[in-house]
Amino acid sequence: MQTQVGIIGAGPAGLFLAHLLYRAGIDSVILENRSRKEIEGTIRAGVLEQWVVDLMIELGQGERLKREGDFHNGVTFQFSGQRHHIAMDEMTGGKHVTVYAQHEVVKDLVAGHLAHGGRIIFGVTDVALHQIESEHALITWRGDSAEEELRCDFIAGCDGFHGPSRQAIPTACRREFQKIYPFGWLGILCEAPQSWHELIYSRHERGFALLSTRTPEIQRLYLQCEPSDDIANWSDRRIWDEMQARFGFPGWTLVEGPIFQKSILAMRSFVCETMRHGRLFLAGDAAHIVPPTGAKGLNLAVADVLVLSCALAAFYRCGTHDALERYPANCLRRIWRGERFSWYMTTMLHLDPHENEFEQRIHLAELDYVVHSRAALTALAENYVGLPFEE
Ligand code: RFL
Ligand code: PHB
Repeated sequence: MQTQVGIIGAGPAGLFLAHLLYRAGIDSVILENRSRKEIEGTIRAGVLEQWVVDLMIELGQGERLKREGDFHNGVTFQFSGQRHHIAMDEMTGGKHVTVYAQHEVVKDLVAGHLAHGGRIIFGVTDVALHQIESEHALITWRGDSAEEELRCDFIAGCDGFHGPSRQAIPTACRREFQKIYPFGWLGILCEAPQSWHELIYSRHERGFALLSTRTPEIQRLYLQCEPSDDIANWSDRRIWDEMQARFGFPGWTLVEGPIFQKSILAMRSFVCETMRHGRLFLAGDAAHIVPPTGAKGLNLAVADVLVLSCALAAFYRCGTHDALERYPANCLRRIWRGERFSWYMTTMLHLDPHENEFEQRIHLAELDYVVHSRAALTALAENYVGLPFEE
């Protein structure tokens, strides 16, 4: 099998890239190790930046998003017994907070790509990258039984944090940075109506909590917990009691409902600055991870592939490698800004067990400043809805 760009991974990075390349007249094949059903059922992100919404629409994939997306004017911050509305639209010249689940984005992009004849091979195993330092890159994998080959001009490693692409770059060549946080998130999905008209980010003395949504009937909530905690320790009753304590507000009711999914995730910040090695280009979680507090991971993944698709289009149009060589530098400014914002939101809103009371007071002072200063609010809002896109 042969193509121009071999894409490993059918997450948001791989799927957006395939659409952008298709629009530029460039052929690609996506290799995905899970089934279509699995990728369309994996619960992850919820918030899309305004320009990602606009891009989905521009690519002709935004019909359902326009109909079913939940568009909010802002978010609520809760701390020290008070609630504060952060008017994102007012601070950013009319941009919105869009809640549209990642697996819905994935469903739309898979269906759209297959509909225009795009090739996605699901359920592959033993994916391996070869000859990435030569002009004839090669990906091998196993399908039903036999070993298969995909010859390509370039490989896009869009296979998430645990995929094989980053590992294909020799360790000695990789420049990586990491921070592990001393807390995790317990996330649930439940059947209940919305309790509040927008997201609530709550800093409470018992720990952080986040109220989000999925549909008018299904809600998504998170609680700060120990990263190594076992979900078996959390009965539904214990989860709701903790949610009630951390969101409690006079005259307001957090509506409970049957919990049908719960899990715990650890939190880290990670950047592999070596996003290009020979003919291999890393994009999305394969190259960087943020803690989810800033709602940035998926958005950064799409930003990478937008830059990559432009560089590949320039190569096929003019034969020049310049834009491909500049790919890491062009992405890394935005990535580090996303890392900074995600770290800022995380440290400001969580209770770090290693911090003393002085440091905790500083976080409260930061929150107090943010909600009362137009300058600080504007800075937070422009990061949250998505910084302007610079190519
Ligand atoms: P993905 O989504 O991990 O996709 C990688 C794909 O590669 C496949 N793969 C392989 N395929 C072939 N061979 C192999 N050996 C392979 N190994 C892996 C995988 O099966 C998968 O299909 O990476 P991508 O495309 O870079 O997308 C990144 C986003 O998924 C991630 O950053 C976001 O989910 C982060 N995130 C959020 N981002 C936002 O922008 N807004 C949010 O509101 C937001 N909320 C969140 C989040 C992540 C969360 N979790 C669970 C980590 C909330 C949570 C709770
Ligand atoms: C979500 O709905 O999953 C979500 C919302 C906001 C965040 C992170 C996750 O900051």
